[in-house]
Amino acid sequence: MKRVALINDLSGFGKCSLTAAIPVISVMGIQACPLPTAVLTAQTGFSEFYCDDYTDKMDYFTEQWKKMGVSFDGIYSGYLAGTSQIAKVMHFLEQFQEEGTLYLADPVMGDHGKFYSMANDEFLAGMRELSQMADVITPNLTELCFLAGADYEAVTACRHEADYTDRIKSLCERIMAKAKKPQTVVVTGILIEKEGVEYVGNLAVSAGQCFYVETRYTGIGYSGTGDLFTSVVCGSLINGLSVREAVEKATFFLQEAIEEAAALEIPRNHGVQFEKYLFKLL
Ligand code: PXL
Repeated sequence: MKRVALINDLSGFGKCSLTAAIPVISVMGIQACPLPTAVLTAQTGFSEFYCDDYTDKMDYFTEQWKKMGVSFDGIYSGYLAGTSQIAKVMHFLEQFQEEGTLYLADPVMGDHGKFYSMANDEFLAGMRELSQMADVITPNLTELCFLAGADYEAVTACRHEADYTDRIKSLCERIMAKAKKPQTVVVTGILIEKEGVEYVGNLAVSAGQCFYVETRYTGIGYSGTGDLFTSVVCGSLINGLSVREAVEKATFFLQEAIEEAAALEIPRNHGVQFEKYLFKLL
């Protein structure tokens, strides 16, 4: 059985990070091996939460798994609770990233042009280093701008221009040029309005290939949708699908779960109704 190491947090509420990744990776027939970065009562978008930071425990996983002699077909890193966790992930990569291991880095750092509370310029510098090691990265538009050193407000001010996705593509290429290996950048959550209708799109860029997939936007950005998206892309690539197939599968899987959450008026911090649609990934 294929096996993926999931370096991410465990949040009691929010349907994000490990509570999104484990079911998705499992239903796709792949063994999910969690390496928790933190355990939280709820994701950090809630007004109150308690966070147990796992920085000091991460190396135990690396060392014990190394002693066990296990290996991974994929490594997927997501939410890191602070800058010192970057070195822990680097150490994990030194031990487990081999020829043929897919490393997918989701550079979780912020949204709507702003850093999340755990991120700052030092954290960003570390995320740039981690991203350079990855085969695939899945930043949202905010994270793409941070990684590329671009101004989010200036970039999104052009969202009505015909060449908006070309501008985003050139930011991807700027990042890809610094990567240690051929890299695919999948930018998630690109909002575009056309004739009064809002769409949310994902742009995938790799050497010699670029495509854009979009769906109608419900008007609410839900917790965990980026993590669900990245998990489906990760599982699909490990199972041998192309980047295009992986991105399409992730986009359409999420669309139904998001639409149902919106129809039921689920509060955005609680995440989407993905559980009912997991069978579509079988
Ligand atoms: O979905 C990204 C994410 C993951 N984990 C935690 C978060 C967030 C986004 O806010 O707070 C704990």
